[in-house]
Amino acid sequence: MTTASTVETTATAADAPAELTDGYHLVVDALKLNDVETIYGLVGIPITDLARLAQASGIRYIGFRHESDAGHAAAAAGFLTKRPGVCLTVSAPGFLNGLVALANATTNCFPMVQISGSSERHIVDLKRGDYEEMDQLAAAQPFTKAAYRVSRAEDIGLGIARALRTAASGRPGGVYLDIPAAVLGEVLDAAAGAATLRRVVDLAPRQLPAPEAVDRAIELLANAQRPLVVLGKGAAYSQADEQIREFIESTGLPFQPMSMAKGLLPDDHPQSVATTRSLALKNADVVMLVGARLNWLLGHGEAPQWNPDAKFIQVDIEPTELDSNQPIAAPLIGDVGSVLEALLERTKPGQITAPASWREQLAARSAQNIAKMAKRMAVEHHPMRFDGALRAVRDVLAERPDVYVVNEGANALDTARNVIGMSVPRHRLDSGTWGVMGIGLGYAIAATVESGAPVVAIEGDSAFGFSGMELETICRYQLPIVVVILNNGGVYRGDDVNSVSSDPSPTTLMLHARHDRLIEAFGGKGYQATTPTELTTALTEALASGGPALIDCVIDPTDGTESGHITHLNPAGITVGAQSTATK
Ligand code: ADP
Ligand code: TPW
Repeated sequence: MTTASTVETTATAADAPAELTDGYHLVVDALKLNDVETIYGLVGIPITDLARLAQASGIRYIGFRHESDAGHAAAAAGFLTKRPGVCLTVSAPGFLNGLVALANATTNCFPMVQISGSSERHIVDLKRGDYEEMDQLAAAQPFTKAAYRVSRAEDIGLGIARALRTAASGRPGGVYLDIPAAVLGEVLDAAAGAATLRRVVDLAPRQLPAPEAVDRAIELLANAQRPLVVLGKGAAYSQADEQIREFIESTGLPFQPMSMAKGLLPDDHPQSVATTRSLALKNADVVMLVGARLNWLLGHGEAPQWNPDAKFIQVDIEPTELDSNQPIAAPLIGDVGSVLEALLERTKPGQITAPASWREQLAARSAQNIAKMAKRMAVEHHPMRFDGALRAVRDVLAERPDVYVVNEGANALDTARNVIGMSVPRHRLDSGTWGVMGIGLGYAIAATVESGAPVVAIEGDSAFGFSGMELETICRYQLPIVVVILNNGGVYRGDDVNSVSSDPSPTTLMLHARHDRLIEAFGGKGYQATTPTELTTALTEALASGGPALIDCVIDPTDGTESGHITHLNPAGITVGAQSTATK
C-alpha cells in the first residue's frame, strides 16, 4: 500500500503517529489491487500526481500527445488482454478528446475504463465558471456502457471495482469514471482508506448456454446443406482459440473470418472461405455467427448479399443483440468458449458435417479467385500501386507471424485486409465497427506494450495524420513499431482537382509529402520506398532493427477508389461539379 504521509498526533506521547492516505494514493492502490499494469494517458491538472504516483508504484505509465490516441491504446489493450485498458485524462477538453476512443471501444465491445479528473462540483454544478468546467458525467453517459462518479475518497475502491467489472463482464465496453480534484486531494486515515479497497473476483464470469439451446443449434446445423460459420472479433476477444479450432475442424464447417478474427485459424486454412466470401454468403442455408453482429459489415444479413432463406444461429454474450437484424432461429447466449465447449460436448460424432457438394462448390470458386488475385498482384506498376506495395509487405510478414498488424485507411484498409494473411489469433487490429480513422498509432503502441512483440502499422496517408504525432511517443519509449504509409497524396486518392479556385480539393493532401522525415525529427529511422523491392528491403531492415521506423511508400495518386469498398454508402445527391442553389 502507498501512504500519503505520517503526522504526529499531540494527544498523548504513547500514541503512534497516524498514517494518512489521500485520494491519489487510493486510486493507485485500487488499480494495483486489481492487477492494472499499465495506464495510457496525458497529464495536467488535476491528475499529474496520479500518473507520477502510479509510475512510482510500479504501474507502467505511457504518456501520449493526444488523449484520443491514449484512449485508443487503452481500448486495444482491452481487446488484446481481455482486461479493461485504463486511460487517464484531465478535465473537460482532455476528457472530451478521450471520449471518442471510449465511445469507439463501446461500439467495438472492447473493455476500457477512462478515468478523468474533473473540476469542483459545487462550482461546475452551478455553472459558476471553473477552470475546465464541464459536467463530464452527463457528457459521457450517452457514449459509454456506463458512467460513474466518485464523490468521496472512501468510495474510490468501490468506483474502480465497479468500473472494471462493468467494462469487462457481459458484453465488454467503455466505462467512464469521474474523479473530482477535491476527491483526489481528500486526506483520510490510511488504515480506514485501505479497508475501503476491494479486489474484483472473477472479473468476467463464464456464461453457459442452456442445453436445449445448444441442441436446437446442433439440430439446425445437422440438417444444413450449405452451412457456414462466421467468426467475428468477439470470437477473437474470447480467447477460446482451442475450442474454436476444434469445433471448426471436427465438423469440417466452412468459416468466414471477419477482419479482426483473421488468424484465429490461419487464413490459408482449407476450410476458410475468405477467398469466396460472396458465394458463401449468398448460398449458405444455415449460418452460425460466433461473436459477430449482423450489422452493416455483414450487410444486415439481407438479400441480395445473403440467401433470403438462410437460418441464423447466433453465439453472443449479449441477448439484446439477437433479432436486431434477421430473426435468429437458434440463439446461443453465453461466452464463446463455454458455448463451443457445450456444442462439442453435445454433438454426436459425425452429426454435423459440411456436405461434399458445398465444399466442392466453395473450393472451385476459391481456386478461381485465388488465381485471379495472384495475376493481379503480379503486375508491376510504375509508379507503385497499392497491390505492389502490399505484396511486398505480405511477403515480408509471411516470415514474421509474431508481428502485430494495425491497419486503417480506405483503400489501404480494404486492400491490406484481403492481401495480408494472418496466422496467429488477435494479431490484427483495424478501424473496426465504426470504420474510424485515428486508431493507428494508439493501437500500435498498445499492441507492443502489451505483448512485447513488434508491430507494423499499415496506414493510408490521410489515416496516419489523425494520430501522427504519436511518432514522438513511439520514439520516446523506443518501441518496435514500423509505420508503413501508403502515400497516394489524398483522402482515398490524390488526383482530385478543384475546378473553381486554386484551393486544393476536399480530398487532396500534399502530394509526395515526405512522412519519413517526420520520424527523423524524433530520432527514428525514416525510409522512402518507390518500388516494391525498395519496400521489401526497408521493411526487412526496419523489423530487424527492433526500433521505431517509418516507411513512406510513394503510391500512384490515381490509384484508389473513393471510400474504398464502401462507395455505395455515399448518399446519392447533386453530382460533384453541378451547381447547387447555394453557389448560384
Ligand atoms: P465483427 O465486427 O468482427 O463482425 P462485432 O464487433 O460485430 O464483430 O461483434 C462482436 C460480438 O461479440 C458482439 O455482439 C459482442 O457482444 C460479442 N462478444 C464479445 N465478447 C464475447 C464473448 N466473450 N463471448 C461471446 N460473445 C462475445
Ligand atoms: C474519425 C472518413 C474514411 S477513410 C478516410 C477518411 C478521412 C481516409 C482515406 O484516405 P487514406 O487511405 O487514409 O489516405 P487510402 O488508402 O484510401 O488513400 N474521420 C474519422 N473517421 C473516418 N472514417 C473519416 C473521417 C474517412
